Amino acid sequence: MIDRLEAIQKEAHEAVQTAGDLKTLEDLRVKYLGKSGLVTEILKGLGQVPAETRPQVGKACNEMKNKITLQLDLKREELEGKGSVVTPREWDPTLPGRVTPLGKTHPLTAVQKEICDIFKGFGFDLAEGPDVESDYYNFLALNFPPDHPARDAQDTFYLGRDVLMRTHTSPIQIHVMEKFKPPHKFVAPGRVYRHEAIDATHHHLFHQVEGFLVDEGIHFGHLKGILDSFIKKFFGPRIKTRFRPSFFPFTEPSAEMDISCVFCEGKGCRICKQSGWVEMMGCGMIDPAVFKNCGIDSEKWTGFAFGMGVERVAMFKYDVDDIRLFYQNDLRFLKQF
Ligand code: 2NM
Repeated sequence: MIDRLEAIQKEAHEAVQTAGDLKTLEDLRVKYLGKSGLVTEILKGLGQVPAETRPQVGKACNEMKNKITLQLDLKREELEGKGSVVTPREWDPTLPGRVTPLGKTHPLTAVQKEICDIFKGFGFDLAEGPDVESDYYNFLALNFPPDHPARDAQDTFYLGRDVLMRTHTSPIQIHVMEKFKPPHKFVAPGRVYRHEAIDATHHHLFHQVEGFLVDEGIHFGHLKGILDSFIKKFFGPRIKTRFRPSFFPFTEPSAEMDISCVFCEGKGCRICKQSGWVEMMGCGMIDPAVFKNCGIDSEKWTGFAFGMGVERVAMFKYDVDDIRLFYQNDLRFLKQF
């Protein structure tokens, strides 16, 4: 019986291989696999095969059916000219591979991380907070008086009477001081929102990294030391810092920190407008009124805080002259980083 099956299969194989057109092929299919085809007849007659050899014969029979089906299918594809099976001639291993383009980190994300990583190296922890805040956390707790111009709808995106998009990351500091007891040593990165017209140096959404440190006996010297070390790690050891008096509602005294121009090393150029210095961030000693709002005893604890714009730092680092480039997702720009 098995011999007979092998003979049929051999015969079918040769017939299929020599078939020259689809009509011949169809006739062969009917001859072997059709309703009363050779293979079908054998399968039908399995009942008469002695029980001991029936499983073996059945298995061989099915294998034969599958093989002939496959040979018929392959030949049909060949005759139809499709050739779904790759033949050596069509597959050229010397062709270059198809490269899948890889994405990469956005420059603002990279610079934000670089800033935070340097402060982490100084022992600061990371804190985050919600983009949507209440008036209390964004302004009142930070010692902004009720009539402060920053609270105007001209400058702040309000979602409701008391609900707004945070205009700085400082509310994070209030959350941290409410939740944990001092000492504190945190950096707080995040998106901030300002209701203002977009131009080369302003955007209604931008990023800040703020930091604050609260402990016993902290003074302005600690602030200057930490920020000077940060700048030397970020821009290089030759870059100098200087502090000018300024004003913020949440710090007293307040200062602006300038750094010597990275492009001309202080000689004066287009970037620093011939001054040799560039403004980098605001800072100061946390106002006792802010401590009071968070239930911290300002007789015992003192601290400093600072805040910088990530876009500003990135623009200075990479000599980018228009903040809008960071938000247009033009690959010609993004590929440079
Ligand atoms: C700045 C400049 C100066 C600041 C102050 C505080 C807080 F909550 F601790 F009082 N957070 N951030 C601060 C101080 C931020 O950004 C230009």
